Amino acid sequence: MNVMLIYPEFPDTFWSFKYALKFVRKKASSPPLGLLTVAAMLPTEWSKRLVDVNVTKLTKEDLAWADYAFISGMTVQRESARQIIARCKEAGVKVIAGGPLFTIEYEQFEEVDHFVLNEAELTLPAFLTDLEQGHTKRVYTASDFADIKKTPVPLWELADLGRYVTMSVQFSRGCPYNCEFCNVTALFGHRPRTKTAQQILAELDSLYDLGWRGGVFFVDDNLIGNKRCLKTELLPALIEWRKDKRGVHFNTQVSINLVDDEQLMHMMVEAGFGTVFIGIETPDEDSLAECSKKQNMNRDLVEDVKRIQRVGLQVQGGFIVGFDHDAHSIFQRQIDFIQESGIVTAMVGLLQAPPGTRLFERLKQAGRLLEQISGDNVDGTTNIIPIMSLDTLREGYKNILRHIYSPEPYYQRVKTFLREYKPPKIKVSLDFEYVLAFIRSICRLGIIGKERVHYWKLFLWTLFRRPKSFPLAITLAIYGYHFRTMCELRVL
Ligand code: B12
Repeated sequence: MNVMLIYPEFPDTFWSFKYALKFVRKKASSPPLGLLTVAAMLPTEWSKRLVDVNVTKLTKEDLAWADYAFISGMTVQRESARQIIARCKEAGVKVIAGGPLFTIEYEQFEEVDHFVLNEAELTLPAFLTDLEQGHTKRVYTASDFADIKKTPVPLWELADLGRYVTMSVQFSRGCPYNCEFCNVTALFGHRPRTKTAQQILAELDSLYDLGWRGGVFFVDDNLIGNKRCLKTELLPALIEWRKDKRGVHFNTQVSINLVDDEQLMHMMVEAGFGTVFIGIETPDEDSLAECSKKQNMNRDLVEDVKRIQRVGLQVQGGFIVGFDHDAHSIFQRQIDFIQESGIVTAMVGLLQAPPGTRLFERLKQAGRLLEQISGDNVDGTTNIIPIMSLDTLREGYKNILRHIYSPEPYYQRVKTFLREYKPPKIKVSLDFEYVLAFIRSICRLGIIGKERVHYWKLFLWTLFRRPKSFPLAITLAIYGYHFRTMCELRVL
């Protein structure tokens, strides 16, 4: 049996990092972990190949070789997924689809032969058994959640690692919180389910053995969802593992209450974590209450961010406008918050209601839903009818993006961040590609770019005042170029 695992193309989005990837000559941020995990669950005697359309083309020869195409994807990849499915059908290849896009809206894909939905740990074995016995169903679903202690090591060897900026691993699934707009609990449940530390070390060993010496993203919905397990099992194991390793460092997603546990923050830094993404959402207490973001309430959020930065963790933040309680002042308040906190990578989105969320149900009841969502919460579109007029919301939103990514405030924010930040000690192997990226940044941002004055000011300031953070400052300058270009072309 010849199986082609296919990952559809992403449009340019905030997280595609398309315009930054060019500096390091990479094609995509990370390989499709879901498909590589599924690959490891398929019979060993099957031949498997991966085509991630973000890094390589899907050719006629690929399709001629394949008996089955296993396709994954997020909502944002809908259009590319449709095209790929059509090509597979034309070539007579049977299509099996799974992952978030199909789990949420499989009815919309008539051409797909079999849907193996939800977590593959639960649904794939039944499909494989039926296939062997020659009586497959069209749809396989599960209503409970998988024990990921049994999830195998993903087959990274199928991916061309050199084309990606970072690798990813997953320690836990699920989140203990209940934010109204988030579909994580619908997809993965409330109780964080964890792998064992040994499983993660086996995954990291496998990546290290394949020669990987760069960043690894822990894609957990909330890494600190089960603090006890993290502090007593995973982090001590990672601290030990990294002692004789070079170049590997981590980033992840957490909730703001990380700041309440000083010991945990220090352990994370010691274990090699450098960046955490946090859903800040809004500085408005009423809006936080509205969306049940209790963990963010009654806090000095700016000070919390700074405390995390001081320990040695860069904070990336998610922000939302369009809550029912948002007044017209919210746009300026968001700008002020982002600037003061020094959150350089600030993902600001319009509130959207993904199917499966409590928000979706509430707005459906109230007759406040529009057409289906694009799947990209940073493209200036929404499927909700807001309380303030849609035009006011869109204009205010664009104004935030225009401001926070225009060169002066953006570079100012980098400095605000670096003033607080304590850079951790990482054993880095000097990568020639990164030296080239540095030279390209000088040409693209320091000579041609409209940000050149700010680029050189930051360059000199960091060199003399924060020399240890110099590589980070250049990386952030390159990110800024991506955010600005992406917003100008896609949103503004
Ligand atoms: C890592 C990640 C990313 C990475 C993507 C890296 C990559 N190449 O895939 C980055 C940071 C780039 C990213 C970006 C975005 N992401 Co994202 N991301 C995630 C995250 C945190 C983990 C995904 C992952 O690797 N999981 C681990 C693997 C093992 O799980 P899995 O992929 O779900 O696969 C399992 C099953 O789904 C199933 N399965 C998956 N595929 C297939 C295929 C077949 C054939 C079968 C049988 C089974 C199967 O089996 C697997 C094992 O159980 C998820 C949240 C989550 N918990 O999944 C959000 C998530 C997937 N992202 C989401 C979104 C919205 C985005 C963005 C649009 C955000 C934005 N505004 O920019 C962007 C768009 C992508 C882009 N590049 O522009 C949403 C998707 C919702 C949806 N319905 O599509 C999620 C669910 C988060 C959320 N709460 O909303 N993301």
